[in-house]
Amino acid sequence: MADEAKKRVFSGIQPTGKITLGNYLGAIRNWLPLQQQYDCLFCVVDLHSLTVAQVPAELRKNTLDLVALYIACGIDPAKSNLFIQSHVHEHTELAWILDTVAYVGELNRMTQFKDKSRRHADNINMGLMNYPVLMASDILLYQTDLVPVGKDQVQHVELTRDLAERFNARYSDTFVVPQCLVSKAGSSIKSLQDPSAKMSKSDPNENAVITLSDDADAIRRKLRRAVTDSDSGPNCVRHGEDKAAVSNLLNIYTLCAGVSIDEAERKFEGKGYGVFKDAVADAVISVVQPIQAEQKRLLADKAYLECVLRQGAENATHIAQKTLSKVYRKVGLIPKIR
Ligand code: AQP
Repeated sequence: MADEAKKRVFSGIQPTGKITLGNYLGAIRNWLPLQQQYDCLFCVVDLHSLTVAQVPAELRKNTLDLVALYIACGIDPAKSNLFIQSHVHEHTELAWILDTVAYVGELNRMTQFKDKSRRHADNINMGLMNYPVLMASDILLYQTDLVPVGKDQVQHVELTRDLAERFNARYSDTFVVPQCLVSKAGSSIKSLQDPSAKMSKSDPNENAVITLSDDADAIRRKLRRAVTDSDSGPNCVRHGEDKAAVSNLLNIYTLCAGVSIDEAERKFEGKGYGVFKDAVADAVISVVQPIQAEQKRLLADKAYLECVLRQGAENATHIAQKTLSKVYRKVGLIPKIR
């Protein structure tokens, strides 16, 4: 599967809960076309999930659900490597080496660390602070060229670049310095209840989030309850800086219905928020329902999923071992005697 001439792509999602429409529109959906052109690795980053408290049985379920979801959304295991992070132990080994070039000060400044420390004040563990180093390891282990992510993860990819450059400068050229790939549309889907916050799996307000496992009724209900902006009138459905909530719904609508913002604004000219929200719901449901049906079918076929995961981990390990032994050599560790 790996083709030396092709550039490499790596990305992942944490199985921290039900995958949101934000994760889909900001990440998974943008991965699909990359499979034609690049050597892709898509990972379920289960070790990252442990940075906030998890119920072990739920984590196991969420992990397998996410594997099936990747495939149901269109990740093709015949074209891309699909694997679970903890199945390739080199991720944590490289993270340790990268820890020795990462500075406490820069990790302390990460927005996600500050945000999650506030939200999980009773569990500010070292893993939470170290999260970006493990993420850098995920990326650098595969000599990744491109990292497709939503806007919220750009800062972590920038830190990854800094760590790669610092390591290369200290120990000579070792890592490819990756580029961040942020799609114009969908890179920042907002909460339905607070358009200044991102839509997030761990949002305790379930009305704020559409998940890919919501049924049609739940999707419609949540969208009907979504906050809008204070103005009404014939042109109330429009995109604009002063219209954060409606702009977010318009983004969701255009991405799910496959139309441009201009087309959508024209379509809803003279219509009120009620008609608009119902149309957004229809568009979202038409995207989500076939994914749900396919995910259900895949989850019933455990043998197939295991085969995908075995192969994915094997392919990933092959690349990971090469990078890690190079790194160990560069930093001065003696290779294991075989
Ligand atoms: N609201 C969003 N809009 C666009 N993209 C998003 N992503 C997440 N939320 C949005 C992108 O999804 C990918 C996977 O994210 P993750 O699971 O690794 O962690 P996250 O960014 O912290 O996502 P969540 O949903 O907010 O998870 P929790 O609540 O567990 O922290 C990334 O590419 C991310 O940019």
